[in-house]
Amino acid sequence: MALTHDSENLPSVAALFAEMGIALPPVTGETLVTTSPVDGAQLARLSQHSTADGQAAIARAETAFRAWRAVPAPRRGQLVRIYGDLLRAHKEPLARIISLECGKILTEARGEVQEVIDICEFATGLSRQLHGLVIATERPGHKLLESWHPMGVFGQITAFNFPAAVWAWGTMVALVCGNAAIWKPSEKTPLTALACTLLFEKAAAEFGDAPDHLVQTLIGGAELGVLLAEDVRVPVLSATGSTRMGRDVAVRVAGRFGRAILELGGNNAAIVTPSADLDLATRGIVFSAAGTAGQRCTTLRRLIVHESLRETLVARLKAAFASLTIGSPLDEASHVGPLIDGQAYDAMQAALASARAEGGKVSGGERVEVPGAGHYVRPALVEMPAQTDIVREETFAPILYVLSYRDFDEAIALQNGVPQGLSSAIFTRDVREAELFQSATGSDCGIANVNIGTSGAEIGGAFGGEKATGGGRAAGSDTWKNYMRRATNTINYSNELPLAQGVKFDIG
Ligand code: UN1
Repeated sequence: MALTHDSENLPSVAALFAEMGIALPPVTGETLVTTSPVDGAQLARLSQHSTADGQAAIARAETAFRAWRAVPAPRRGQLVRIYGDLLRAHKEPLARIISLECGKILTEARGEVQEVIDICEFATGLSRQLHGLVIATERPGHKLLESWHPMGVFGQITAFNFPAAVWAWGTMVALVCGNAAIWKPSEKTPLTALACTLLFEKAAAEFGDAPDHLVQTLIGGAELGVLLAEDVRVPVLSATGSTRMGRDVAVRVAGRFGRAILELGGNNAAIVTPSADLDLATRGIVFSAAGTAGQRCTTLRRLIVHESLRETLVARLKAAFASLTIGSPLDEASHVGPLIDGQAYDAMQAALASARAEGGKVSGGERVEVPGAGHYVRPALVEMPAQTDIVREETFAPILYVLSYRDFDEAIALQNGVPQGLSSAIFTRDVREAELFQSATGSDCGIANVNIGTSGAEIGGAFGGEKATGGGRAAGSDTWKNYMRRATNTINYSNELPLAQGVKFDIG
C-alpha cells in the first residue's frame, strides 16, 4: 500500500488522487514518509529513487530528447495545451493535495494550480513564437542569422513552498523548446510532484506520439540534486531554494560548463513614503508579509517607512496582524496556515531572539494552538533600531522588520543594503519617487513594484533576482532563451568568397 494515512481529520490523499484519475505507484525499496504540516499526520509512504535510478532516468531522458527535438515546436505546444486543460478539470483536488502537503491556504493553493494553467497557456503561445534574428551582413550575397535549438535534458530542483508552479514555469517552457525534463522536487512535497507528473503522463497519452520518459520525477534526498548538478548530460539546470543550496549547485554546474538558472533567497522590502495611500499600503503589506505564512521567496520581510508615518502604520499593522485567522489551511476562513515543520518554527523563534538581542521590539510571533501537531504562529512585527545582522538574513517565516527613514536616498540605501535582490516595492503617490525607485539608481532587485506588495507576481514577466538571489530568470517574458542554445549562421549565396573585416587570403 502506498498510502498509510493516519489522520481522521484530513481528506484522503488516495481519494484525491482517484478524483484525478491517477493512483500512486506501489512502494518498493527505500521509502520516504511524508507528513502533513496541517496536523503532523503521516500522509503517505513513497518509494525513493537511488542515484542509480537517477543515472538511468538521465539516459532515458536523452533518448526522449532525441525524438522530441524533431517534433515541430507548435506541435510540442499542443502537448502543453492538453496538460493545461487537464489541470483545469482537476484544479480542486490538486489544490487540496498542495494544501495538505505544504500547508498553504486553499485560495493560495488554487492560485498555484492557476499559475500552472497560466504558464501552460503562455508556453503554448510561445511554441509558435520561438524566433531568431536576421542581422545585416557586411558581405554582399550573404545572409547572417541566428537560430535557436533545444539544449537536451533539462534538470530542475524545486522547493516545498511552490510545489507545482515553479516546476511548471521551467518544464512547460523547456518542453515547447524541445527539451526533455527531469524534476527533483523537495522531499517535503513529493505527493504534489507525483500528482503533477502522473497527470502529465495522462496528457502525453492523449497527445499520442510523445516519446516515453519526456518528463520524469526523482523522489528522494539531496544526492539526487547533486547528481543533476554534476552530470554533463544535463546541459541546463534550474534550482529554486536557499542561497546556500544555490551556491553549491552553481559551483557544481559551472565546474562542468553547464548552464544554471538560479532563483534563490529573497529579503524583500517595501518603502512607504509620506504620500502613500495607507489603506492600500496596509492591505498590500499584510498579504505580502503574512500570506503563505511568510514562506514565499517574494515574502515581504522589511518595511522601510518614513519616520512621520511610522507610529500610525505600525499601529495599523499590529491591529491587522492581530485580526488574522490562523488555522488549518483547509478551512476557508483561515488567512495563515502552518509553517512547514518544527525546524521552520525553531528558526523563526531563533530569529526573533536575535532581533530582540539586536534591539528589536517584537509583537506577535507566538505559537497559536491548533488541534494536532502542526506549527502555527501569529505573524510577527519587529520594530528595529537599524538594519542589523538578523534583518539582513532571510528567515523563511512570517517576520516583518520595521525600519524608518528620513530622506528618500536613505530609504533606497536601506532597500539595497542586503545581500539578496529578488523583489521590492514602493507605496507612494509621488511620481518622482515612483520613477526614481524603478530607475537605474533605485531598487537593485529583479522585481520593483509600485503600489502593490512584493509577492504574487504574474507569470508574464520574467521572474528572478540579482546578487545572492542568483541572477536567474526562470519563466515569463523572453526567458525561453535560457532553455535553448543559439547558433549563428552565415550563408553565402554568391559566387565570391569575401572575407569579413576585409581580410585578403588569395590562393592559387
Ligand atoms: C517562490 O516563492 O519561490 O510572485 C515563487 C510570487 C509567486 C511565485 C513565488 N508568483 O509570489
